[in-house]
Amino acid sequence: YVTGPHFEPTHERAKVPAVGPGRDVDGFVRQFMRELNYGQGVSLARSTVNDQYLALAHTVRHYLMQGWIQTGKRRRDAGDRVVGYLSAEYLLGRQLDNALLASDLQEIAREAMNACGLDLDILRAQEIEPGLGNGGLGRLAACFVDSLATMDVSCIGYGIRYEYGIFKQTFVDGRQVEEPDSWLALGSPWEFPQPDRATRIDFGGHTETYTGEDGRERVRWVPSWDVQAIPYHLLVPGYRNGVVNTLRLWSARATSAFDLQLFNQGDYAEAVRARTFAENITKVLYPEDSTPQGRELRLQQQYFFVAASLKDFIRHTLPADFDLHQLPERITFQLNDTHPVIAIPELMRLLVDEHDFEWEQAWDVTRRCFDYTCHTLLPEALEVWPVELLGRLLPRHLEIIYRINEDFLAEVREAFPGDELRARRMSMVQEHPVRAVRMAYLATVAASKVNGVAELHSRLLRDKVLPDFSELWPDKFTNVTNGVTPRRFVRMANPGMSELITEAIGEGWVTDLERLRELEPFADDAAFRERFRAVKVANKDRLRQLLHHRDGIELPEGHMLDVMVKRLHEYKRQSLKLLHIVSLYERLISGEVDPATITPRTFVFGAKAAPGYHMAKETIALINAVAKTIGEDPRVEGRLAVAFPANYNVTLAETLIPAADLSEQISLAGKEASGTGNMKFALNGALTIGTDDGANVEIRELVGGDNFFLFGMAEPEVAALQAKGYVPSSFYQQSPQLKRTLDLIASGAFTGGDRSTVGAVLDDWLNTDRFMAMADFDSYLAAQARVDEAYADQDRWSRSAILNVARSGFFSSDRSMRNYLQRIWDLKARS
Ligand code: B1H
Repeated sequence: YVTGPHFEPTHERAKVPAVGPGRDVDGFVRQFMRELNYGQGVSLARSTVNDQYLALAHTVRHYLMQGWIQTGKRRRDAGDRVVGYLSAEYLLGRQLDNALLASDLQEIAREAMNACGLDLDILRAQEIEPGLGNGGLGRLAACFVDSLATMDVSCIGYGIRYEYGIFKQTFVDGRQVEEPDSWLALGSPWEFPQPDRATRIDFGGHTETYTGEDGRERVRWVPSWDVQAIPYHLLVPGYRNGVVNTLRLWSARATSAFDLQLFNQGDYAEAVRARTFAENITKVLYPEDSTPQGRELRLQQQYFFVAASLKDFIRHTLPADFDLHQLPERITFQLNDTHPVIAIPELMRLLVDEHDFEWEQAWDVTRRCFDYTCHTLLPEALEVWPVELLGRLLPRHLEIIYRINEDFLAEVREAFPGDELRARRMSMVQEHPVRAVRMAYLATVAASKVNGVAELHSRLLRDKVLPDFSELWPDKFTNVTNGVTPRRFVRMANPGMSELITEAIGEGWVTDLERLRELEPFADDAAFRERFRAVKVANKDRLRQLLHHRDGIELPEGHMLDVMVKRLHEYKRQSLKLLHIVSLYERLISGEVDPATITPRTFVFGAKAAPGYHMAKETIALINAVAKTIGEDPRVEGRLAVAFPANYNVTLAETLIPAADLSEQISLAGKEASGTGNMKFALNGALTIGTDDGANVEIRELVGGDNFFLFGMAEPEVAALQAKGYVPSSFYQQSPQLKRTLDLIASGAFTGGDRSTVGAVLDDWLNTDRFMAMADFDSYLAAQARVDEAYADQDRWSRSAILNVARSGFFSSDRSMRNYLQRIWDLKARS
């Protein structure tokens, strides 16, 4: 396609970019009416809420366009080095609010909608969030691109435009049922499709050798099928700085050649079927968090988006005559976990097969172009691709991986002569249970830098997951602790607290979050504490209204709000939380405790289970069963309640987190790589009850042990218990409270007297308990008792809550991005 300075306009108007609409209510209303009348094609009187929302979104988008055009031009002119963030997931959340905040149009938009007789809040609620991610990993990518735009760093976020994002969760009789997330159904006003910039992506076939013109032996890939990759771009506005970066998401479409061939053979129906086959590639997000399934379609997705991204960057973002030997000076690709790691052999293939590079030269360039972030410690989460599958789908890439591995193992043997066991351990190709490529090893070998996502995680990654590699290349490993964007998760989600903070310390904190430190003295100011509490109460009211309308849930008033929201996974231990709730209930109904004497608490859960994860789904059913029983039992006297709104997502998080008093971060130590919800809660003035895991460790260090409820085994104790042989039933024997709790569940008290449905869960707790909930139970209950005690002194609690906010500035994703710039992206430019 043709772009750039080929056009020489004569009309004066065409020489400058279009001017955005006027930045006042009148300008806004005018643009809005134009969008409604000419864009949606309706009069205001005849318009639906969806028409109005789309017109509003388009209006706001107009205000961003000048910034986007100028940012692009400035970056091209300067020949900036670009961060190419490669991520299979971006869990963006709603766009309208964020765009209004970034462009400082919130007040104007509100007034403009009022002037049209409309309510901005109703239109906002019409937006369906793009759920193009599973959980923390996808949300992290969204926070990172927000920070890079706010810091004016050149970044293109590459990813997949799934037609269906993370499924919509509903409950039927308390059990999870998944429904497709048709987020595009009512229109998608935030994206710009660019079908004319489509690029072809090949698959299958075989390779053959031939002799090039220079007499060299060469390889060529003869693919057997292909699809088109259509880019859609989305705007990533920086916070009030006029910068707008780009997300480039790829959508699959059948190539006409593919169809035509079949059509010529007269098989029209087959031609159409083929189209569906190709378009399946970006049909749906795999709803697996932490445990990738080795499905062929998933590998197709991965290759599809990285191949499109590399090609697009080289062909269309770089100048036409660019010498690819200099590629590392123009781009640095960040691999968000192993999902995009097939980009490594793809770049090798482009350089060697298509651009005539010598292997060594190509390898040198490739290594300098990639860095790798690992997000896990669970062995089952480390992606491997069977050789059989790779060879069938990407035969040339498999050859390249073999060659990279061969060269690498030669290096290992040279560094550790005679240590054949080590070489075998470090091979990128595992032999058992099937011959398969270990993507994390490939990434580690190729990347300039490898990082974990919290201090503890990075240490365990070095010492336990990749010890051989860190011994070989100690300097390759580094840490960047995760962060979250303060724009969305504080300024936007918690306007009440934001106003209070700004009043106290000015507004600089939104882009310089460490300045929250200046709040510390206010923790000792009784009037400030009072107002801080009032904000919390108001946030709880807001949540109460939302849950009433969204889920028909009636949250009690005046309760402590104890929240556990995250994907459902055994290692995160929602079941431990559940056991705590049941133990409280058991003590009430057994008469041991008088309801009038306990802290009134509402427990809120939000969690999706991967559709094929049986144990996770059983846990959801049990939580719902317990919620129902407790809710209906008059003996509780309304002192305890359990709420489990379905379909926890970014939008719900934005109302839920600011209302929370207590944040549950109770994974088994050594299992949660970082967590990012933990940071969002602390920044919104919730206190954490948590284990020494992931970024909890750093949160506790920063906010102080007095303002954090620590419990449970630390990672070395977990390892020791594992080594000695863990027998969960011994804890059942030893702990009377645990015994009473489990016995109550076993009695069928929550399942209408039916003991069989809880059998499987109980059996697992007593006989397997992979994540040692039984071992940490007593310690958890003791910590919860300390929570009650602390909460009883509201002044002390508020002080701690304010200190949590004041001392959590470190957890801004702006700081994470600065760390990447210094420790990862810059360093490499110099080497
Ligand atoms: C995290 C994943 C993940 N780690 C596989 N790994 C996936 C793995 O679709 N898949 O196959 C999807 C996601 N996600 C999370 O990343 C960690 O569990 C969190 O602890 C961490 O905070 C987050 C961001 O680093």
